[in-house]
Amino acid sequence: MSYSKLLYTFENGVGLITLNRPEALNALDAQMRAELRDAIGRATAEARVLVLTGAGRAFCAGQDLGSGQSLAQSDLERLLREEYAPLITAIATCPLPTIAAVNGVAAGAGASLALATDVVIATESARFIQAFTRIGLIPDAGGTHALPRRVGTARAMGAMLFGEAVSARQAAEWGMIWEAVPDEGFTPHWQARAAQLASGPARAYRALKEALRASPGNDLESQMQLEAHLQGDCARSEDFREGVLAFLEKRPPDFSGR
Ligand code: T3D
Repeated sequence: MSYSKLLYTFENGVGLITLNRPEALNALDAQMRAELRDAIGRATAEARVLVLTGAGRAFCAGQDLGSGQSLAQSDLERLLREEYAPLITAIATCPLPTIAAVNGVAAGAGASLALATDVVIATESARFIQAFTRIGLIPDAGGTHALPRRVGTARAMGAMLFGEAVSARQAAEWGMIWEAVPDEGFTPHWQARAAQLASGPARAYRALKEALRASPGNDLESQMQLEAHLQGDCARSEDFREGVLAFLEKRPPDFSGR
């Protein structure tokens, strides 16, 4: 598939998707959603880390409110079931480490998109807006699942009811995101984070993501059984042998991902 609403590059193990409708603050239309799913599939097949970011001054302003058939007349239930749900699931269940490099405002489904990734790194001037109630909707695209799990019900409820912008710094203090970093140096910063994950122990990353995903639904005993199973697999990996050898030889490890 060729892309008209996003850019995709693959370099040094990093699959980078840049939402590319800066004139509409990278709002999500049907074409962009289709391209995103395709690009996520490509990155999953060839990369060791997936990064999502936005072109221009925004990360993503959520659902496109201005294109095509009037949203008020469209079947939003179908849109969510058939387009948003598979997209969010593809990100949330991606076996690779995923990063949202939030370069500017993330509103509505744009915030949900960021919160579906593993690590959200935002520039200090970025804002997260649960914009949905402003237009008479409830938060969607997985937002009511992700946000309370990250910040607790009280903060999720306040952010969603009031629909106020949460600054990147506040988001980091709440634990909504991993870090807020100064605008100057933002790009090299997330690039370094991505490079670190791209050269890391991919098999262990996959297993730790599986363990963390299962955690909320497991009691302690079941979780420890899962850990034992996954750790057994990691212990048979080349990366584990290399990690221990590198430690003993006092050098940085050279992980192959196997
Ligand atoms: O409906 C369903 O069930 C499907 C799923 C829905 C999930 C959702 O995402 S619902 C929420 C949709 N998103 C929003 O409500 C956010 C709308 N945008 C804003 O509130 C503001 O644009 C921002 C707070 C994000 C940024 O404000 P500001 O002042 O920095 O920028 P701006 O001037 O409002 O926007 C700049 C341009 O982007 C402007 O176009 P123009 O006038 O320069 O030609 C604006 O219309 C356009 N834009 C911004 N957001 C969207 C958009 N165009 C289409 N869709 C948008 N969501």
